[in-house]
Amino acid sequence: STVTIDNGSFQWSAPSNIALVKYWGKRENTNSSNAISSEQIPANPSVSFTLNHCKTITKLAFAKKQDQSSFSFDLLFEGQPKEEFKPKIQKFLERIAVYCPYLKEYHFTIATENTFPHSSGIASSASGMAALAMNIMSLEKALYPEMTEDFFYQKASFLARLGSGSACRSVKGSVVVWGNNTSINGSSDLFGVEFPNTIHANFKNYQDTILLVDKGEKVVSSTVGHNLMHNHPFAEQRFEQAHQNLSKLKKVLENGDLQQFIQIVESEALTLHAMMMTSLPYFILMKPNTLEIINKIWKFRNETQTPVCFTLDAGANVHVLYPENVSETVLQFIQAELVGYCQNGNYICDQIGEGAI
Ligand code: 2P0
Repeated sequence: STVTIDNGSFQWSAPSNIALVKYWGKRENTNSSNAISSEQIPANPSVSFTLNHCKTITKLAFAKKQDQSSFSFDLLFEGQPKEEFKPKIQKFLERIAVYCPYLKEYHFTIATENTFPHSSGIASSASGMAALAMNIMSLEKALYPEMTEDFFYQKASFLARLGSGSACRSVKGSVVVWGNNTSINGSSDLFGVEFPNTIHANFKNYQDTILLVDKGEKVVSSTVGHNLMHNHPFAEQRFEQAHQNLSKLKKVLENGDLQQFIQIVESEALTLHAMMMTSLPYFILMKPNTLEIINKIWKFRNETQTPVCFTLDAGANVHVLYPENVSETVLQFIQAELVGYCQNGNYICDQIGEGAI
């Protein structure tokens, strides 16, 4: 049974996430007769920690309209109309229209804000698209109340993926896998799934301190970077390596081996940037201070045997990852030795979290 709803609103907040095994490269969109379902399919599987504090909060107000021939929406960012963001939302709505045919029946007001500073170099596409997808699913659930909770979350992740690939990993927590991999039960290219096995206590409340090295606009967007993996000389080996690293990391998440964790995670971060440096055109997103920080982390780890490591996103910022029980010494080290490499001394203390609410 369906119900008719004229107007109302929903609100969701969705967190950012940080990949441990990186998504970098999409499958070629080959199936022209079925172009939509073959969009945004990753070339390799990825796994991420869902964050807790870095979030997008989005309110979706909706009102039934007369003309149902096109999408209609207003966008407010931090309370102000934001025209620059509208094309990305328009494209998202067009992509998901076939899965959400009710969308053209409504005018939407999308009001969104982030808990982290804008242009901090923290990607807001993952949290933003996940928060919007959750709101759309709340509308769908209002129209189709018999929908199950599993369907709700799975379709939310599916829709989020069509907005931004990494967004499908921001719906759930605390460790999410996206992409088919034989070692992960239930894994799919179409949506993120919660890590299906029991996670070792060493990873409980795992910390991510994000060092804001550079807040500038990136020289190459992630979408362009993904596409440079087509015809990349190392593409096939890289995709195979991601499968192997995910299988290894699966065991590590179960057995709590932090030395192995560090090796896989740091190798993945450097390989991501190595792919950028070896594509055509080639590019570099790290900054001198990114390397300074990496070297300081290695020195500190060697000298103190503290299980702290770094990972990188598609940018210059450094994510410092460590277990909760060494927080005090790591934060002292960050304040004493790393803050000087951050723009205006800025960093954000986050930890793994439970997904959208
Ligand atoms: C990741 N990144 O796994 C990788 C590692 C950045 C570095 O996914 O084109 O914004 O919207 O699917 O998801 C960033 O790319 O790209 C990303 P689209 P997305 O988190």
